[in-house]
Amino acid sequence: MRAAAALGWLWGALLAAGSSPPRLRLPYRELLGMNRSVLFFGHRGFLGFRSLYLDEYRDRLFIGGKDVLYSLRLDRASADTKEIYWPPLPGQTEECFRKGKDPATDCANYVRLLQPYNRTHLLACGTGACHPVCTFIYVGHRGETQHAFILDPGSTESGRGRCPHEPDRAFASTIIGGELYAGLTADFLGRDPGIFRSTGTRAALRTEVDQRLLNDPKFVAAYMIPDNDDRDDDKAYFFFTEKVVEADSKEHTIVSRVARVCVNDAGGQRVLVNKWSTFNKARLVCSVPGPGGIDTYFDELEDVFLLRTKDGKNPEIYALFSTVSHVFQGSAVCVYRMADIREVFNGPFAHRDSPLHQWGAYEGRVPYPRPGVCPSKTTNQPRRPYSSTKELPDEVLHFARAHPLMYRAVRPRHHRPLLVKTDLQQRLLQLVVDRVDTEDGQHDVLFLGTDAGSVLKVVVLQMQSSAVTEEVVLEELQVFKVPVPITQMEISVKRQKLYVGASLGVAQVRLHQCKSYGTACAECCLARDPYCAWDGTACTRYQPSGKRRHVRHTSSVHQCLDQNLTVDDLEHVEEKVLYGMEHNSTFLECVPRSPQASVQWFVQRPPDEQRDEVKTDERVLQTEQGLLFRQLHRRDAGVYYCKTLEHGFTQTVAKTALEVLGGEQLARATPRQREDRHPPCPEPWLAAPAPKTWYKDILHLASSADRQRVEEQCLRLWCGHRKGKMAKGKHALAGMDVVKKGRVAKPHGERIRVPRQAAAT
Ligand SMILES: *[C@@H]1O[C@H](CO)[C@@H](O)[C@H](O)[C@H]1NC(C)=O
Ligand SMILES: *[C@@H]1O[C@H](CO)[C@@H](O)[C@H](O)[C@H]1NC(C)=O
Ligand SMILES: *[C@@H]1O[C@H](CO)[C@@H](O)[C@H](O)[C@H]1NC(C)=O
Ligand SMILES: CC(=O)N[C@H]1CO[C@H](CO)[C@@H](O)[C@@H]1O
Repeated sequence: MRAAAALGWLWGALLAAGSSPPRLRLPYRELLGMNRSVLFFGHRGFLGFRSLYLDEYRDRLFIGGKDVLYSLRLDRASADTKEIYWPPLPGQTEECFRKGKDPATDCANYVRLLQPYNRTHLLACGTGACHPVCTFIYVGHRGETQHAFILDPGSTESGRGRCPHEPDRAFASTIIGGELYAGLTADFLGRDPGIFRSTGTRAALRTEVDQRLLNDPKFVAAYMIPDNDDRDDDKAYFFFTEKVVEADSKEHTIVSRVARVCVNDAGGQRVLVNKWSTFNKARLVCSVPGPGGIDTYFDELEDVFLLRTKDGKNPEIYALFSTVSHVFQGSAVCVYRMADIREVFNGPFAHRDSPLHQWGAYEGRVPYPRPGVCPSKTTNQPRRPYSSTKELPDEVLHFARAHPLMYRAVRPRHHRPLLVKTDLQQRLLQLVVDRVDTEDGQHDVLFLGTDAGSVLKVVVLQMQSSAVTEEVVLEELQVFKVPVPITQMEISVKRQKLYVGASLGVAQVRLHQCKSYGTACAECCLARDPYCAWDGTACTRYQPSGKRRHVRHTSSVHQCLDQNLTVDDLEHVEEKVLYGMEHNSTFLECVPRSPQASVQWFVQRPPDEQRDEVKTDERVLQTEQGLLFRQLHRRDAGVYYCKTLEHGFTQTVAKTALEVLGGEQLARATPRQREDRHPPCPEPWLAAPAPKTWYKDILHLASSADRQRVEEQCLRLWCGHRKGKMAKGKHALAGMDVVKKGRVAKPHGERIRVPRQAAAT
């Protein structure tokens, strides 16, 4: 409803800004053809992909699928692939059938968790046909020449509380110091949600079953983020959505949350035994401020990406959200700073006297030590040290149990999204961010995985005032042939690759392929891809100075933005000649490479050499494909320039000399004669944009009195490529009404001309 209220405004203000299509759409085949993408579907053609671990040190990509684990070489995807077959335990598949689960989708061992455990082992957990199991996989030490990939059947144990029962239920986990922290629903019926700690030497810990703590949560991500250099202050953060029921309605809504627990939490002694005693949660807000204080909220958290910086305590948190509203579909990316998150957790607790009351800030006395604070040297007050949560006073534990929620919400950087997309057909599900060095500083490149098997590459440019951003959708990469949801993405900055997983398989995609932007400096510049720059001869990967010498990069993102570069490099523009007949319709084609560009037409009419902008009216229409003359006048003759304008850049992309022929004597020849004398020519002219009748008209070109010339003209214009006779015009005669020139011949030099007098009479 909130979304609906602000909808009008949102469409007006944001849609326009966010509606730019990608500059480059790369279809599936093209990605494969140019080696931009390499795919892996497993050894049986269907992977049932569920988990992925990118191991840069071992140069390995570990993949978990349906009843299977793979280890792939990162550098050469096809070489030295290792496989482990890992089906459910004996009897579990049958048990799964008996429980009434779908044999086709549920009763297999989907590997949901695959993470490094210690120096030699990975921890792997699977659904085990609705009977979760975990095991250790031996992968050897780093740097060993022979790569080991061995499942130790002796290490297999129950995965309950560590891995979901279902192949697709939301789940998030992280391993900290040999212990697994997992947010999931831990029972068969889906009624036991919790944050669990297990697998180490300490007693297992979990959240109490209490809707105040977690209400139908959907876990998205889990990370350990240190507070300071005191390891005892380390905290595990969970990102998820959950349901809330407002006091004044029975309806529930979805909100996004960040929760945290202390890594050194050991539970309480009498209260909260084997339960988290440091659990707190806060709302994560991602909204677009609107007029009159009506904000549009993006409440459904889809993915979280931690952009690690040199300061390990303060990664930047990128979160991808969507709206749950039925009235419109949209996604947004918000960025959160750890300082803001910590401030909310250090702020007031939320409190209400009963579920019928509104939430307010708790204003009473908060017991010491403050709930949520980890017992550590850093946080202890002098003479009142606590070495473990087991020593916490009952009063503290009771308070913690009653006040899991913080009063304030965490707001994003600049209090607004970094990116809002309301115009997409697809839903955005996954997010990876790369901070790229360019000549003019750093730019964030976002890779967004969709539910349609594609990845959008978006650069977000900060304008002078840092709160204002402009985004450019650089590329849309159709990674999978069919529209499957992308379920996981990882980035290797070292290798400049993206790893993209969907149920079918996993793709390794290069972050950039600068060459694909074109061969001209302007095209490279216009692409505004921060990975690329013009090195003097080609569009190549930009290397920050120092790493690469002797090459002066002349263009980069802001340079391109700040200048009005006019590229009138006619050497690169093919010239076409188009013959139009007076009073007939004709069409000048011009489709810009980038759909983001706007098109302008100019005409240069002899004898005055002035180039004027083409005036459009009912007779002369500008369409997406080009310029349409509904009825051609003699005065329309001239040289037409199609110019594209994009972010201050203009570029001539097409140049067409339009000749207008008088109709009178062209009508003399009869259709009969034409057909007799000229067997139809093959394709090229059929593909011409003008209507088919146009080809008949051109037959009238010369007077029938001079049959020899008619013949010659036709051969030249249509069928030049068939006979070697017209060697001079050969390359130029592929089309019937369109004569291509440019690179090979000088403009105007040897254009095929219809004798002036034929046209003029
Ligand atoms: C793609 O890679 C294959 C194998 O490495 C190679 O044979 C082929 O020439 C490459 N194609 C392109 C367009 O680079
Ligand atoms: C890693 O963990 C496994 C499983 O607990 C154990 O067998 C192995 O010895 C450990 N390796 C190291 C190097 O600690
Ligand atoms: C670029 O062109 C636009 C529109 O013609 C103009 O407003 C702007 O001042 C120009 N910028 C520069 C740097 O010349
Ligand atoms: C396609 C088209 O409109 N063709 C017309 C061109 O002009 C001649 C004579 O003016 C007409 O007969 C054609 O029909």
